[in-house]
Amino acid sequence: MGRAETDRLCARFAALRAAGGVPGHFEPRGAEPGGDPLAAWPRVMQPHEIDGLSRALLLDARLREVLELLLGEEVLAAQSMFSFKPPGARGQALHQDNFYLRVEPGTCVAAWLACDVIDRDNGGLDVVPGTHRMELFRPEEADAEVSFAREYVPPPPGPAPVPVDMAPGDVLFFNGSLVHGSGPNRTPDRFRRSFIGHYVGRSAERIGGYYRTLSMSGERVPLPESEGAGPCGTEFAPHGPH
Ligand SMILES: O=C(O)CCC(=O)C(=O)O
Repeated sequence: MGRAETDRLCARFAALRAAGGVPGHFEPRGAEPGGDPLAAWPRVMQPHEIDGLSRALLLDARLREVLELLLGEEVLAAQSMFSFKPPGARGQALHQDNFYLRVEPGTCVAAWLACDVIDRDNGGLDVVPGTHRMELFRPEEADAEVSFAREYVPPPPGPAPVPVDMAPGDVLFFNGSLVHGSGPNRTPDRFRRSFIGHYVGRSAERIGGYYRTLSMSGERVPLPESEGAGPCGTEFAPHGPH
């Protein structure tokens, strides 16, 4: 994806936030000195339902081509998210996406688009090699000082987590078993923005009721509901001023 496209996407999310948010998708609060940066810059859930550019990106033909190769069949789009991750924001502890989407049988696939330089300083992205072949683990409670989400999957015995550095426009594809996550953005001035799409193969039989699956041409294709699902990452309450 080109830099002009990621710039346009970032400008769109800046405008959505400046307009005050949309209930059910994101509700930014005024920034407080020492307050939780994520309260002022919350992630945007399912932006494709409120914004045409996000919808076009979620259903983008370039993503579709790779996703169909990876899944070996037609795909359905299940979710979009945009994360601002401003300086000082907490990350999301190691987790597995299919713990939340509960695609059955099989799993989901993420297309994780970097909108900024994503590196170790600004709370990049870590993945645990080999876990994409594993089942779902039962998460433990995450450390609320460093993770905005409650679930934490300790890396299983084997290779340690590895950071994935990305440039704006890079897209990382991974399945719903891959253990991945991120630490806080420790830079004073660099956002770490990302747009994430989640997809399932057309042969999936069930998915969590939160996920309103669409064909890649944009028609609603409802799937029966699986149990135990929810939005990606159960959020702790925002941090108060320190
Ligand atoms: O932003 C992050 O650190 C992780 C986000 C993510 O991968 C997810 O929502 O599944």
